[in-house]
Amino acid sequence: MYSQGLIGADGATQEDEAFLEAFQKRIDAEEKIEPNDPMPGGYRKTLVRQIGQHAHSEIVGMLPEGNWITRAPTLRRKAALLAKVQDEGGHGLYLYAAAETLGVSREQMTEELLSGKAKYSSIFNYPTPSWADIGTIGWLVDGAAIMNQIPLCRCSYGPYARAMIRVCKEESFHQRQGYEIVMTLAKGSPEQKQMAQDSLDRWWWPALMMFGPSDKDSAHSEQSMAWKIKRFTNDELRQQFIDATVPQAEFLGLKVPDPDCRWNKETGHYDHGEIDWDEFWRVVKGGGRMNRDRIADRKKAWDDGAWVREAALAHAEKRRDRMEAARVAAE
Ligand code: FAQ
Repeated sequence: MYSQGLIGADGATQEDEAFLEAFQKRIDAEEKIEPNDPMPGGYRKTLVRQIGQHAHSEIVGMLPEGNWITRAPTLRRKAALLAKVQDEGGHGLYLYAAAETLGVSREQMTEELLSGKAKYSSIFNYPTPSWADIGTIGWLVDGAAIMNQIPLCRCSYGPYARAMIRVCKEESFHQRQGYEIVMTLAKGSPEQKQMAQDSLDRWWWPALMMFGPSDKDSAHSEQSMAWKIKRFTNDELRQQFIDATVPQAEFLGLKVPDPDCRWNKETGHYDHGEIDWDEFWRVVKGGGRMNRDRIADRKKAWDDGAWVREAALAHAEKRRDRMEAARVAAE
């Protein structure tokens, strides 16, 4: 039905107008694009980039919270945190699997992460010095992740959209358990309430940065919206998050660290102060407090896991040989 993009002598995909138009028609008709469907090279590249970054974020995102598993204040908190961190690992694996359907291998994606070529979310480059940070990550970071990911359940690429459904259900649980940790602290002793406020002060702005650069500086938004990979712009989602979260902070008796944050009757939204984009780009480019540690930890885990990958491969090869021998014997 559609002419597939042709690979030119320079390796670039030559896509004729008719193919691009037919593809866009499928997108506009809300058809899901599946792995074996023809797709423009740019669409595939955008998905590999975004899903890869998303997968890396889930896996690197295990580190700041993993840091507190041995020090959680009660057995119940420890069990919930352990389960949450494992959930994030599972999300990373679904997402790597979704990216693999586009013809990229997990090894390749991991190498790109470790070499600094592939990004992961800026938020995971901030340290977690207090237990309150574990509550705040659930409340704000998982809260922001849900706000961004609910629309991704309607992403035009089938495997990504389907992976997001389960991920969002689990993130909702994480958000609630995080909010409950912060609520316990906020309703506790003055010192505990101060811990919660201090944590909110440190995570508020980085959480707003998770949504990416403002729309005028977002390189990919326009095309990603046209392809219905993204359904809302970065600023639209950021505003939705602020509108949902400020009343939650008020309920806890905490204050977001933004003197310009106030309800605007006319717009029906909260106004907010200017985001420090220099800080955002510094962190994205590797200059955050924890960037070096995060990549070093990922590299160590990848290197330490080499024997598992080799053993799994050897087992798979042996199994394939046995099956082949059985097939020959049966002939
Ligand atoms: N950090 O043109 P745009 C989670 C990069 S999951 C670092 O606006 P786009 C779960 C962007 O890649 C959190 N880099 O890009 C959890 C691009 O660079 P490139 C992750 C960022 O793709 C919770 C450049 O800036 N979620 O938290 C960031 O259209 C708790 C220009 O930006 C996802 O990945 C950033 N914050 O929009 C786990 C969701 N923002 O590639 C553990 C899926 C932007 O050209 C514990 N991703 N950049 O070199 C998305 O929705 C989009 O990719 C955006 C960015 C919205 C993140």
